[in-house]
Amino acid sequence: MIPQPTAQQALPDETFTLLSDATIGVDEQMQTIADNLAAQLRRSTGFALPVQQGTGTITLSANGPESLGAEGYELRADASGVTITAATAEGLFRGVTTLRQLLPAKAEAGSEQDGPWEVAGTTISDSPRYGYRGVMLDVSRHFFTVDQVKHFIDLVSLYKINRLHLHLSDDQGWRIQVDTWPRLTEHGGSQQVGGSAGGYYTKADYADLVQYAAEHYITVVPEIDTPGHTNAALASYPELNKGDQAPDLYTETEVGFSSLTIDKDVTYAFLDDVFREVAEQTPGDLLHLGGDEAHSTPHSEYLAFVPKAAELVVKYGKRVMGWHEIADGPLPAGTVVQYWGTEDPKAQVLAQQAVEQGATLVLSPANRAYLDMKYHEETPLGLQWAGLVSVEQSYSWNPATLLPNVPASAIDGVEAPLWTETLDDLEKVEFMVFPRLPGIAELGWSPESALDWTTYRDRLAEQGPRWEVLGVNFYRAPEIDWR
Ligand code: IFG
Repeated sequence: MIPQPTAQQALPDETFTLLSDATIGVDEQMQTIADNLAAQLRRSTGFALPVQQGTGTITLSANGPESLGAEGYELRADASGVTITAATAEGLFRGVTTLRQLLPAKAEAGSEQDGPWEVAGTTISDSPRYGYRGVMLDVSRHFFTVDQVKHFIDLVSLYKINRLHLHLSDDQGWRIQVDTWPRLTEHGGSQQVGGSAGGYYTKADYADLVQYAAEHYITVVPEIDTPGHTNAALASYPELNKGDQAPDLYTETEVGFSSLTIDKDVTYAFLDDVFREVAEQTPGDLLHLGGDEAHSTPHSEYLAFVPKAAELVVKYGKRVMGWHEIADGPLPAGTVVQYWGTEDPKAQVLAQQAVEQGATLVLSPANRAYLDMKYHEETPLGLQWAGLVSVEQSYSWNPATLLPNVPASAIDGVEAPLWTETLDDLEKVEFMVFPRLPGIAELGWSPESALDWTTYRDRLAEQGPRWEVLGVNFYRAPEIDWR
């Protein structure tokens, strides 16, 4: 089981066996969760699995005590059946996610399999350590279609991830429709790294993704990276540039060469429109304004820019999220600063500055959580500027103690970014994401006492058959004894 639950007791003499006459009982308002579970199990077992109000062989209830919290649940599996109780739909969904892992891997199959369908007797009481358990998909360097992102959501939700940070703009591509600035996608979204055709999300596409994520109890965090990483926008509108000259589209992979024009009013009219349109389509309360690697923005101008950009995010009712560089200046209340440092003291000081002014942190240490880092020298994909990140390296850290002089209470959670300079299809994405993402998800969910590499690596090995059934192209890291 990954993430390890808060508390689990085996019932050694009990086994639940799903039989063809099984039913699924559910509270009225939780029908969708029951229907989705039924659909998946009907596919793999061939059983009818009718969904009914109230109790069943499997009973799903969201009338549990408030004490279970927003995402908590209790689960009992014994010879008589399975009961999952939560206080919210989200908690019930997290419990059902656990039940999927208690069932044999073949329960994930897309076609009918032979039984038996057994669950070892157990009682579980579970709730997350952190409220922010994220993954980031860079859809700018290489564009991924709505269906590809939905597939990505299916996989990451298996590990109770609850935030999907979409890196929607960068030098190589602008990926979200902005009605008031149409050339951002028409021109700025037309290519990608390597010069092949890019793509972008229409508002209907983005709404589809937000809805699909919500059905998996995942909140989308959109990022419009500023003031650096803006070549796609600058190439689309000459007036955004210092000399009113638009640069060419860029399809290489350097960073730090672009900057919005800090002292032009049009820059803020542009951001006002962009942040308004993105905020309107985003039910989540965070809007990420980037802030990283603004190497071509004079630092004094950068310090003047961030508060003005942040003010526009707040104007449209969102809390600011940004990479840790934004903490060099003042931040609005409620800001979440995303730490992407390694061990460099400068980044750690910025994180401390963020917390000193009341911001909270999401931890994405590049030498631990960057899923585009190579596993080892010979890994054919990915980068290695932050170091080589083995499965163990990615798991063996503690979010509460990573940063010096930062209280554990300032940590909102963790996020694993996947930058896609070298990744242009789902197979490559899966190869870098699995098997490291489940470990980051565990650091975000499980109690500190559960974090132990020697036992985790055995639990991770048990995920292998599940990924085989799901057709996940995971890297069979030699450090794991795959089943
Ligand atoms: N740093 C850049 C990313 C990406 C990454 C690749 C951040 C915040 C290196 N910024 O990480 O755009 O290029 O590992």
